[in-house]
Amino acid sequence: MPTNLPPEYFRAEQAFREAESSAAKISALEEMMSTIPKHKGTDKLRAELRRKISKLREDQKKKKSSSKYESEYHIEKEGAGRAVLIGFENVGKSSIIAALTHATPKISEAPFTTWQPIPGMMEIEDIHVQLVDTPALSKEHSQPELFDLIRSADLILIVVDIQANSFQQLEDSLGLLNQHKIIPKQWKGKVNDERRIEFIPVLVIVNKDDDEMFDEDFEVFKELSETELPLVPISTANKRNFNKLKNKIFECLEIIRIYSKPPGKDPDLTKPFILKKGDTVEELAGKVHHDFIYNLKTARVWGKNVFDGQMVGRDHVLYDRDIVELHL
Ligand SMILES: Nc1nc2c(ncn2[C@@H]2O[C@H](COP(=O)(O)OP(=O)(O)OP(=O)(O)O)[C@@H](O)[C@H]2O)c(=O)[nH]1
Ligand SMILES: [Mg+2]
Repeated sequence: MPTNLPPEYFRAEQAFREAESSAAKISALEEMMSTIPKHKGTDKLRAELRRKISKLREDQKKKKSSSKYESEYHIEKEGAGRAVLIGFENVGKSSIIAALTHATPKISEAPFTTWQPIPGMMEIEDIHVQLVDTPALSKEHSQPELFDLIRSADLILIVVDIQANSFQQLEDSLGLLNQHKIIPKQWKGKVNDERRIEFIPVLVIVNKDDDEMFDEDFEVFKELSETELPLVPISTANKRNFNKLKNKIFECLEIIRIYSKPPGKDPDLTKPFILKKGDTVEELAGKVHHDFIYNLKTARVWGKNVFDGQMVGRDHVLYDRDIVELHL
């Protein structure tokens, strides 16, 4: 690997590694190409990138010709995490996606309006989280594919309607997840037999909390449900508590945003690296470039639990919004 590659190259390379769709991969590779200085030392690398791009283009063509057989439940992951909205008919899942993303699902007072999943990207400060709308849960009939999609989530958002039987809706939604061996991560350690169980964090969205009158109903719901799951009351109709919801989603995803800073330069505060809560400098180094894991000597950190610019080792735990300068 040539040593004089600019930081933008590594940024694009990270985007390449995180990209799931061929289109996103190609665009990241093209970005990498455009940042490589053109000279003899980089000939090999540029040739390799060209090869990868043309291979992906071919794959894309092949896929297009057979894509009519692909399930609508197969959705590419994008952004800092995936939150799948589930719930019974008419609770307002599609309304939430329409309010918080650019997606345009059909919304109607008729039940079972949504019949296929629809993704949208939601902005939370400087990151994007993928929200996925789904067809209503049904006790009699539910597609196994829906539960495969739910299993792919980093966070499950169970939506209930405070103006309907919200308590029962929550119980039944959890019951259906349970039947498919999906259990809230918050309950880990409390389940008798943990074999083949998928533990995924759950956040309960209590929708249609349109005004103070329904706030009282929400308080009753909270007491009745006695759940240790996090709850957030919102009204999609009256745009109530959207920020609270976004903050809760961020919290439940258990991710942190880290800004990298080249030595002697200002940090790039526009595009954070996304890590898991509890991750260390070493995990950040791996995200910036896989070679950095081996070459990393020390790091300087600005942020939580350190004084400004403190030198730390590779096992130093990072916190949300820390700024890190990696030294190789
Ligand atoms: N009063 C009130 N009505 C809402 C709110 N959010 C959604 N609705 C209404 O509830 C009805 C159902 O909304 P949808 O978003 O289609 O519900 P859904 O959960 O996607 O329904 P299905 O696709 O059938 O499962 C529509 O008439 C919405 O206008 C809200 O916050 N308050
Ligand atoms: Mg819907």
